[in-house]
Amino acid sequence: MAMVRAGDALCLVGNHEDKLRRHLQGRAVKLTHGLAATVEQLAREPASFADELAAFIDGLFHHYVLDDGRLVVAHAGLIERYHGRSSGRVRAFCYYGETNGERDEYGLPVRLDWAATYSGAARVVYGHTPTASATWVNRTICIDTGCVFGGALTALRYPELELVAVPAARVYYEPTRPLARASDQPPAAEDERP
Ligand SMILES: [Mn+2]
Repeated sequence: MAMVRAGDALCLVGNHEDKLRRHLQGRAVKLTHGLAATVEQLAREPASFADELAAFIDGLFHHYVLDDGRLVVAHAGLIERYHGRSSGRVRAFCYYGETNGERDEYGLPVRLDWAATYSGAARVVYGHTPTASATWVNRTICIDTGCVFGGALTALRYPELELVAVPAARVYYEPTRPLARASDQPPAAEDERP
């Protein structure tokens, strides 16, 4: 919040922020996937901080189109026809990616691999789905390397396209589903490396 205010950072809203915002607005949301810990931490702060946080999340965009359209950033990624658009459908894609309404053996939503068929001109940088290593697929890259689950925090330097990763200091939250192994990644021949 301080970095955004100082003009040093851009921040996007993702599914967890959206859920926290709904909780702060007094709506009934399940305190799962770590939200209970956040709510507990917020209870130790002055009430004005929760209001400040709710207003901050309310002011965040669901995706950015940067560098004259060459770079798109969204929490769960974004298909090309939604770039620069705004609607309930676009917002839902930014928060959750593409799902088919089914659940996997861990009870988590089945996520469809939109990146596998992406053919847009813009590079799309996203997170949401923790992966063992950040890998380019059709000009898209997921940089969520599961820091919260004891993986690593990964950044993509732009426009250099250099990846920088810092190992997690600890496991902050036990994963519901094991992190995808490197062998689950698409074959290297299909990658588009910078
Ligand atoms: Mn997410």
